[in-house]
Amino acid sequence: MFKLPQLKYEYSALEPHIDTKTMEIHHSKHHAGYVSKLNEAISGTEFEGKSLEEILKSGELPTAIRNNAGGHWNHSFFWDILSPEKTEISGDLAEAINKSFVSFEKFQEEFEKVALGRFGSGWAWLVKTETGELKISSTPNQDNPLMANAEVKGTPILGIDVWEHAYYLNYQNKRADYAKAFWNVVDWEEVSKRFK
Ligand code: MN3
Repeated sequence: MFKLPQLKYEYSALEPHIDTKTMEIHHSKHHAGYVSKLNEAISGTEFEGKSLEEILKSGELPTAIRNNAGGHWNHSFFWDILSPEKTEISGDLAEAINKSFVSFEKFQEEFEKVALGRFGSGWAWLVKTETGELKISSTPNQDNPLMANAEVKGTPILGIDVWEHAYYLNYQNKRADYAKAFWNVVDWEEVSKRFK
């Protein structure tokens, strides 16, 4: 059985960039919903007892499993790469980003552009591909770069949820403002760990 992970900070900790109410509903209702629907969907199937990553990587998935396994993985990942502490990008990751995107500012611009360009619900990602390259990509719904059908496949090291439920209470239709505010709460130490 999959379980809703606890956050390592309070719902209010990411204020004013991500508001308390959004965090509370996002974690305790949306994420919890993916977890319980995932448990329901895998019950009595070949997927029961497999790890979340095994499920995601196992090719064509029944819709309910794809959406809810993706939802559970994506949100667990998202909470982990956020932090109330201000962190700075540094070391090998900073170097790799400069190499791939010219500068950190250019990388941020490109990442925001992809986040804004996702029509409807989905995610924007920074992905480390199997050949070790850094790429920015976007997936619809609760898909992610671990899935066999992803356009850019690899290990996500940074991601932003651009479903309206992630920002609408505070930012309404202004996804661009939410994407800009996101940079204030990224945990670069976590992102670096994932890059390594
Ligand atoms: Mn969400």
